[in-house]
Amino acid sequence: MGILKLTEEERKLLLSPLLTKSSWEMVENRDAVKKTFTFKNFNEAFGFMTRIALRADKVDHHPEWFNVYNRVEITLATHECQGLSQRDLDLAKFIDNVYNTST
Ligand code: HBI
Repeated sequence: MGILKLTEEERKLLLSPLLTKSSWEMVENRDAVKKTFTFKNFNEAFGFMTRIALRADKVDHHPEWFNVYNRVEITLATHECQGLSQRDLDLAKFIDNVYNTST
């Protein structure tokens, strides 16, 4: 069995805090979350991306992201279940942690 989409109950319990306390937002017309991160410069932004890239590689779960200079926009979803899974919540928490300990 593959990766399962979050249930309604998991969404209330685990996804809601991310949306209300950490400014991740639902993507329109898609079961995915996104957040924009800003940095002092490109070096800081790319350092942040590098830390996430190493984690993504390790857990085989990859963000959709876009970077220009000091801005990194990240979208998380699980392609395998075509929506949000626990893996997205885990990576979102890791990303927030990296950001909060590096800025
Ligand atoms: N990354 N976000 C995301 N979602 C996936 O379903 C996913 C992934 N990275 C790798 C991956 N799946 C692989 O398991 C397969 O595509 C083979």
